[in-house]
Amino acid sequence: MRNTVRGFLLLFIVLSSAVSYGDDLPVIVPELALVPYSVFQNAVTSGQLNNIVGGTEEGLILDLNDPKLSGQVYMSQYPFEGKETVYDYAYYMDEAVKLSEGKAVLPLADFYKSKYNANAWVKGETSGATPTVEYRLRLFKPGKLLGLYASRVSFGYDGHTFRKLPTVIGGPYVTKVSSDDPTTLEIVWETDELCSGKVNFGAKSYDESSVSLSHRVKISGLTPDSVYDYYVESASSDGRIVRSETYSTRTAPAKGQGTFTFAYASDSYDDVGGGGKTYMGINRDILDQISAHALRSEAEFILFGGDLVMGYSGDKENLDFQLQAWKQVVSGYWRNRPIYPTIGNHEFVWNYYEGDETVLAKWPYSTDSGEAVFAEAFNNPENAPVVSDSRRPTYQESVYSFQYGPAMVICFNNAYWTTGFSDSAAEMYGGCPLGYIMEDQLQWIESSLSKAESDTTVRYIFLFGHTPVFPYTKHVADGMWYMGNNNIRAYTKNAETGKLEAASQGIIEVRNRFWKAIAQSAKVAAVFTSHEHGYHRTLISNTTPVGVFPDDDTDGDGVLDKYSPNPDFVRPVWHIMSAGAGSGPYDTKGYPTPWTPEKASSQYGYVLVHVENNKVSMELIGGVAGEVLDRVDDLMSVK
Ligand SMILES: [Ca+2]
Ligand SMILES: [Ca+2]
Ligand SMILES: [Fe+2]
Repeated sequence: MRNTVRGFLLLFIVLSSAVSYGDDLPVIVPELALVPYSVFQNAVTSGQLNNIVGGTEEGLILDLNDPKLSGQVYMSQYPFEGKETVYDYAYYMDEAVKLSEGKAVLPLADFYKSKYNANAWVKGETSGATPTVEYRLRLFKPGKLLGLYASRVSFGYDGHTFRKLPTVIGGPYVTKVSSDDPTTLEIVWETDELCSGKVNFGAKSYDESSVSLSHRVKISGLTPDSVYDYYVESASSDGRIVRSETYSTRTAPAKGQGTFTFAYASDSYDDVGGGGKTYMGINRDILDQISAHALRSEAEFILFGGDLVMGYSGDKENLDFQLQAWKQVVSGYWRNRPIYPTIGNHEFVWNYYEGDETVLAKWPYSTDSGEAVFAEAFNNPENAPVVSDSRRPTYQESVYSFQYGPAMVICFNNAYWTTGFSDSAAEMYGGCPLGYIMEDQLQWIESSLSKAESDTTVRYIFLFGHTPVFPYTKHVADGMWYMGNNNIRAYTKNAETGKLEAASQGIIEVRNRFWKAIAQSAKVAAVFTSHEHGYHRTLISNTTPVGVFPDDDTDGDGVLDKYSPNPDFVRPVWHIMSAGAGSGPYDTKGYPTPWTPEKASSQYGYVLVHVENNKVSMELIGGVAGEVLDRVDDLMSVK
């Protein structure tokens, strides 16, 4: 009898917690024609770019499989003298070779002439890192510059003929370094051929259990706050082996321990333009410069607040390839220290409809959404809240938290399940306007903050996400503000009625609840956001005019008519918007907001944060020379 009751109870719990919607969508499908359109479409796929079809006495034959493509090929040993510097980079030879009808021979024999052999490669080399080159292509179709593309290839040479070896085309990257478990971390990398994987880490080696293109190996039994050397190896089924350079990384300190520096940057997307920056949807020059400078500044990790790549893509492969390129640009940093990115509005795979610029997140969400592509591309902490409606995209890896020493980092996603910039599309078809945080995530943020508040090992809390909570320049009409329009909210199709249902709270109410939770904490040092290309630093307190709802909506139309200070914002907190990783400058004037920053700048750059024993200092590093353009001696002194 008791067992039967228990059985019924169990059945009830299972049924009530896992609502099955089949393949129902949480949106109404528009009766509009789909247009296959991407803002930035790569001229080649990853498969084409890495298509080495054979070897000669001169080098390796690259075939992009598109006879309309022409251009130049630039070559560098890779990494250039990697034993001497920590930050890997390419240093291209001055001669270019021609690419025509989509084909080129990558000239490798030149590297065995004394003039070019900086890496001291020898014929038939069998030990150490496998000889590898980076090739950079400047591609054209008749009359049109398509931009720069680059990849890497490893090879063997017997003194007569070059032959391709499996190649580490992504990584290795150091991931999941945190005080949550400072005795473990994960090394991930990508190969162009199906390979086994092995990491030699410190004195131990760790084998991967299966053969794949995407490798992930958990390293365990480590000592916190310690430096280790490592390298990776991959072997193809026919026994050809590639071995990486040796890198040096560091485990996180124990919870509550240590002082350290970290970097915050965001917005590195770019379009085809000119010069060195026209690189696969990315401003390669500036992003490379920032990640190199962060390593030199001994930042233990980089937080990256979204808009990594141009994205806005009609298909997931195109977005994924841009994200691969992004990882490649920052790999000089990431081989040594971890990067924690989140999603921006540009990491978006869309259904683009003809006529009225309606866009909706592409389904099926579990495979084709920007959220799914992002979670696949990165190896972020996996402690996201479970999405309350299983029909919607995942929060996994774009919403997470981790502790590093005395600091708790909370990553939120306010570019989730968006309808591009169109809030009316959300109202018409369903979706989440850019900037809006839905109830399930909001509750997770509130509970993460209150847990960190009562955790004695946490002294400082940092939050980061994409769109500004308090925009100041171009995005005053979105962000978490919409010029004070609380009518903006998410809409979800009811599975039974087929009708759209509005979220109960509008964006101003959501913003106020979000910031109230932040302002109640005595530990929040800063909230970092992105999206407005440049920098502004604003102190938000219970005297800042921000708008209270519904009191400040005097005529009841849902839009604020005045901007009172919010008495719930009990402790002052810095809102630091820094989005200077190369997406092109915005100006800093001419946008009326109730709040005024202490400092604003259009320079490109990033933020360095120094977590010290009794304070948290911050610098804005900007411009070509990496000058200190803004500084706060202690972000906590305002509490
Ligand atoms: Ca992942
Ligand atoms: Ca009003
Ligand atoms: Fe953005």
